[in-house]
Parts: sequence; C-alpha cells; structure tokens
Amino acid sequence: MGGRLSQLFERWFPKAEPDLRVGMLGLDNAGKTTILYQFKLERYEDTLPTVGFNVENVRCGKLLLNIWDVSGAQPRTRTLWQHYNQNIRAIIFVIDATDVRRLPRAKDELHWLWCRPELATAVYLIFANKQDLPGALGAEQLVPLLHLQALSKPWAIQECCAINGMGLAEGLQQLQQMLTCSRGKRFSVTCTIK
Ligand SMILES: Nc1nc2c(ncn2[C@@H]2O[C@H](COP(=O)(O)OP(=O)(O)OP(=O)(O)O)[C@@H](O)[C@H]2O)c(=O)[nH]1
Ligand SMILES: [Mg+2]
Repeated sequence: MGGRLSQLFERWFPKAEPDLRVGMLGLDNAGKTTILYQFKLERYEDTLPTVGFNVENVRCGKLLLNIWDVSGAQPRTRTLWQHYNQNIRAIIFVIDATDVRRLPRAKDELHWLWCRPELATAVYLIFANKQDLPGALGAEQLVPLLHLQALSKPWAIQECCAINGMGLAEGLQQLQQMLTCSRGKRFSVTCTIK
C-alpha cells in the first residue's frame, strides 16, 4: 500500500532532475566548497579540505545544475577526473586571487581542462575569489595571466568573495547566459569585469 501511494505521489510530484552537470575545479584552498555552501545554503560555512568530492543541485535561473565540487589537491583532481567527467556542460574554475605564487599552476590546470576532448562543448566560468583580502588580483589583471584571450570557447570571469557571497549570483547569471547561448550553437566570448 505504502509503495503504491509513494508511486502515485512521485507521478503527481516528480522530483526535479538536474538539467546540467557542472564541474567545479581549481587548486586546493581556492574556496570551491565555500562557494558551493553559499550556493546551497546562502550563508558562510566553515570548510575542511575536500577529500574526493561534494555534489549538490543548485538552481540557476530556469536551470537546475548538478555541481561537482572536486578536491583541488594534486594529483587527486586528475585521478578523480575519470569518475565525474561524463556529460559535463560547464566548468566553474575557482582562483584564489591572492595566491599569486601558485597562479601559473592554476593556469596550467585550467589549460589542462580546456584540452580535454570530453569538454569540447563546455563553457567556462572563472571565479576570482577572495576579493575581500588585500592584494587580491582583479579580473582584469587575471585575464592575461591566465591566458584567457587564447580560449576559443565561451568564458566569463567574475570577481567574488565566498565569505559574504559578493559576485556569486552575478557569476551564476553569466553561466546561465553562456549555457543558454551554447545550446543554440552560438559561441561567444564574454568577459565580465566589475
Ligand atoms: N578571506 C576569504 N577566505 C575565503 C574565501 N573563500 C574561501 N575562503 C577560505 O579559504 C579556505 C579554503 O576554502 P575551501 O572552500 O575549503 O577551499 P577548496 O577550494 O574547497 O579547497 P579543497 O577542498 O582543498 O580543494 C577556508 O578557510 C575558507 O574559509 C573568501 O572569499 N575570502
Ligand atoms: Mg573543498
């Protein structure tokens, strides 16, 4: 009886299925999990370094995104890649904008992703995180340092602070626009600099 009732309930009120799978990557300590918590809970939550990944469904305008937040510890990220790389439509790449020393490594990780054949049609949102801290590089400074001009795929870079949530909604808006655009097979380069 309970089974039939729950079957009927599911038919009347089907669970929302996520529309798109999104990979959230970047070096360790960049702020990926803090951003995921802000997306999900709309508040700051303390984090521990991620072992493996966290997965959450996040609403982005009309889209329901299935976001995979992956440990940034190397070589774990690349080892884990094969487990979640299927059907990824977008990459959210998080940069610690104060971590100037490791910027070349972050750039290498981003370029490694661009070259993945399974991401041929993906769009890229780059969050320049930790803008609340002194010395944080702005989006405009990061464009040449990350060689973003070389990218022939849709991308946007957005300054943000995952502690207070500044810039996160704007980033999701950019992502939605790029995803909607690429569905119509029109690829465009977008650079949002605050
Ligand atoms: N000041 C400041 N600190 C931040 C910001 N975003 C994240 N942090 C802090 O940075 C540290 C790392 O954040 P996480 O979200 O765990 O980083 P992560 O990218 O998930 O790291 P891994 O799981 O190791 O890959 C935590 O202490 C956060 O509180 C920010 O915008 N500003
Ligand atoms: Mg994490």
